[in-house]
Amino acid sequence: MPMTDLLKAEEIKKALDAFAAETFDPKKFFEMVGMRAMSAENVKKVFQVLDVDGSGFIEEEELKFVLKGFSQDGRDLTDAETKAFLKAADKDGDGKIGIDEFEALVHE
Ligand SMILES: [Ca+2]
Ligand SMILES: [Ca+2]
Repeated sequence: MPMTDLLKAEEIKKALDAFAAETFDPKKFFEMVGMRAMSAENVKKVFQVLDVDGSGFIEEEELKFVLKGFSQDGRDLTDAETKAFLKAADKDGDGKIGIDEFEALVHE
């Protein structure tokens, strides 16, 4: 499913622009694209787009390219940003982000 079925292209662009040269802040990014107000069901759909290999988790390798899931123009995250993102979301410390952890990051 294209991300634009779930989120407005204009808001995605705005959020991507905001972090084009700034350090990526996942909570703020998700808020900017309009995910805070989204139902848990739709947050899960976003999660499934970002879980490219369909493993049920967003692994570090997928996290690095997470912005590409929102738009093909999205930049890659730096290694430091990827690590910080994982640290913020990975509450059980298994090195990947599950749906509950993703939802908590979006809605907390
Ligand atoms: Ca995965
Ligand atoms: Ca985890």
